[in-house]
Amino acid sequence: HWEWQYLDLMRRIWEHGDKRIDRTGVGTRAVFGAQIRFDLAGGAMPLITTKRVYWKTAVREFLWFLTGETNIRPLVLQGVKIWNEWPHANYVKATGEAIALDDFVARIAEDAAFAARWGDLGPVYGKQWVDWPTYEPAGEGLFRAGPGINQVAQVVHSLRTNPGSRRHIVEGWNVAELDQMALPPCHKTYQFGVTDGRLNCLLYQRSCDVALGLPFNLIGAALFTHMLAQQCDLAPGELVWMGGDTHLYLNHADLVEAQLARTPQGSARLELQRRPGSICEYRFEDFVMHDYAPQAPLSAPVAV
Ligand code: DHF
Ligand code: TMP
Repeated sequence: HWEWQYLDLMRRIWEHGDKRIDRTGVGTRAVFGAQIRFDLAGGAMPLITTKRVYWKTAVREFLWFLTGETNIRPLVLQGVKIWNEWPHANYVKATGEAIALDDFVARIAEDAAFAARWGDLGPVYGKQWVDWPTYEPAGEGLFRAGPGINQVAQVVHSLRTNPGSRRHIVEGWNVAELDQMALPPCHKTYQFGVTDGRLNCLLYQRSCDVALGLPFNLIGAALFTHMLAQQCDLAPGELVWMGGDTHLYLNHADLVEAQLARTPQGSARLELQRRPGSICEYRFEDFVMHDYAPQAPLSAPVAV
């Protein structure tokens, strides 16, 4: 079962990883450099079965990226909570107001002006993917904003017209704008490649929270590949995930112990129920998951 790669990675980090204090102060065990491979043929999905993973949340997050949106409000209004901690932390730090996370999120939902001011993550994934900023000369040594670059639309075009290219890349790491982002991109580079009519994806993730982030990141890369394959009349090929700093937070011990005692079972398959006219026209209802029967949920605190 492919999921042994995930569990083996988890065990290796837990038993042999270097212990260190990270940015969040929580502390991690980490290895530097890791890989997981997964065959996407037939709509297969790398969904973790040894705990329940909210794949619908990952779909909503992915569609949110494709809209170019960087404000958490549309996610909040759909009940998606995974990005709430960072605007909340920013708000508390900036105002000194000790508002509880739930109250902050309720205000984001109720008050559009408040959300516009405090709900934005900065120019993160969505912005860079579909509206990477450009500059053009405006005379006298001045520059003005040029039209944004839609990397996703460009990759659709290059896959259709020049499948053999080695340049099918979607990049999140905009060096000039990192300081404006709530978090610099973790899943920073997606490279696609076509072999024998099959679309392969390589995701390079610079920093990886194996317990909480990685299950979602695998789903995101798989969704991206299945959607691109559909749009470009290719069969889904292989997903190659590569991690840089690949870690487990020390306060995830209970989850790790419980998950490592479980055995993977079954394999999920994605059905795209409709072929939209373009990559940006998918709707949540288009995604149907078959044969996902996970074991009981395991929760753990997210390090902010
Ligand atoms: N920071 C850290 N420290 N780890 C992350 O994985 C992470 N991921 C981010 C932003 N910052 C991060 C965005 N993605 C969860 C999953 C993915 C995610 C953020 C959070 C998470 O908390 N998952 C829980 C709850 C899921 C839910 O409420 O829907 C889980 O059990 O999977
Ligand atoms: P860092 O910016 O100091 O590397 O912290 C980011 C943390 O968030 C790190 O634990 C990795 C984790 N993360 C993921 O694993 N996947 C994600 O998609 C995101 C956004 C973050």
